[in-house]
Amino acid sequence: MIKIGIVCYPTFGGSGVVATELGKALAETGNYQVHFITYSTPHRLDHFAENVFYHEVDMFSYPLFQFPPYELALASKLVHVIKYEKLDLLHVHYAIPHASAAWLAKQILATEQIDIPFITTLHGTDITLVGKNGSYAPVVTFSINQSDGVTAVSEDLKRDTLKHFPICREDIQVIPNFIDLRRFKKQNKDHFKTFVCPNGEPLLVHTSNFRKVKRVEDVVRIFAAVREAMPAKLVMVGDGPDRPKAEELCRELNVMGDVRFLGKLDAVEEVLSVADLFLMPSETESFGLAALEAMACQVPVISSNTGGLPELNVNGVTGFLSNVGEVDEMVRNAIYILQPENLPRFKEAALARALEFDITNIRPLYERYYEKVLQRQMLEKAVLEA
Ligand code: GMT
Repeated sequence: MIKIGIVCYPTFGGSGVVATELGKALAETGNYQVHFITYSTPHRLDHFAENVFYHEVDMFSYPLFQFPPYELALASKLVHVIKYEKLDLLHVHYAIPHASAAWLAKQILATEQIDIPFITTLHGTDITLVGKNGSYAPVVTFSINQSDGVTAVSEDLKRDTLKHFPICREDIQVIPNFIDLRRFKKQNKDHFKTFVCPNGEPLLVHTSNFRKVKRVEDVVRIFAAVREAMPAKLVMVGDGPDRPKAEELCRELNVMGDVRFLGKLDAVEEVLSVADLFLMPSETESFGLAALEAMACQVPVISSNTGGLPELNVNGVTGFLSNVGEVDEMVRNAIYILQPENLPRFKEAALARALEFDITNIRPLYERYYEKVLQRQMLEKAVLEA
């Protein structure tokens, strides 16, 4: 049994979801004991599961600190868990600050002759937005270079990483995100559909953290123009800094009567089950997990053609891709998909594409990567001891 520590953000964000679902899936194989290490219980770690453990990072504050130093508390917790749970491998999701905390823990443990390899999975904004910023770039570069293995969730994210950071390694492995089709599948939620769309109107859906990068105002503009052409409803799931702007725009464009803001929702698959079209006009999106969740529920996607989205959404087949901000084109494409003679074929294609990202196809890619990193570590140890 391989004992693995998984570090992630415990919140609604995609990187935390991917990390948690991966850990649960690994534990289910019976070949892994999984230890989640983060500051609160990961949002998707909702049930007791055999071979799954959770360790909370304790934060000790002091009036001198501007902010309590989470990275140091995490590194200390990692030292503790790795040592006493005898972990074989550490897998950190989202480079900042998890990769540098892992590196620090590894150095501390090396002084006690404990060697633990760590793998960093790059998820997106840790590279494309935050990581590139001068406040963090040197540390992100260093910790990527020092990781024993690095994966990225799309080819585009790998290219971006190599382009924007002085990375001295060519071996970043692309492992795409995945979906658990047992959970994300079209369910019968007709009562919900009748409630939101009493006259059988098509339902458009957007789910996100409502950050600037998601361009939620474009979502509202697309919807307002679609609704001018045909009756339609919009459901907005999630919350974040740009929600007030989106609400304000709905009032300005006089569409609030056809829009519902649901806020953060656990069972997003219930809304997706009754949706006809998913909108993701993001500024940048390294993968677009929320779009994959929609596709698994048979919902076609109107997205921007940025980042890793073209690796997921197939133009003219599972939906359409447009340049960032090309609202008019997105509107034309949305209206085209929603025609009764087109919608069924887009829905079918969206599901077929989602099946390719089934967790049972992707989990083995991580397992093989773990084996590779562990074998390399054993070889290096043998060479040193020889
Ligand atoms: O958008 C973020 O900053 C959150 C980040 C996360 O931690 O959830 O999202 C990124 O990781 C997801 C999981 O790999 C990807 O599906 C998202 O596309 C990616 N977000 C961006 O690139 C904007």
